[in-house]
Amino acid sequence: MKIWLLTILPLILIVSSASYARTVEVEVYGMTCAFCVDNLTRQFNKMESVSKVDVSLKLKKIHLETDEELPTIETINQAIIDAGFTPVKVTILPDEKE
Ligand SMILES: [Cu+2]
Repeated sequence: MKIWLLTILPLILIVSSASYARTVEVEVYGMTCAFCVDNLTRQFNKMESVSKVDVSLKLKKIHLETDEELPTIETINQAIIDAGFTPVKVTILPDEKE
């Protein structure tokens, strides 16, 4: 009985975290080089609710993968301002996993 629980529990955790994951797209003004990308990546890596950061210099966009707890738009905007850039638009993308 206990062994059965130990096997099923991690599976439940994986499924539930996947269904709550969200992607947030942020348009940023002022990115010009690889240092800007690095700066912004580090800024968002500090956030506990962000599991993955993908900064595109070409598109001037940041993709954030978040846990069930979504960072607020204010928090995202502030992080960009703190890194020295201007937030343009924050979009919460619909779940593409289904
Ligand atoms: Cu730069």
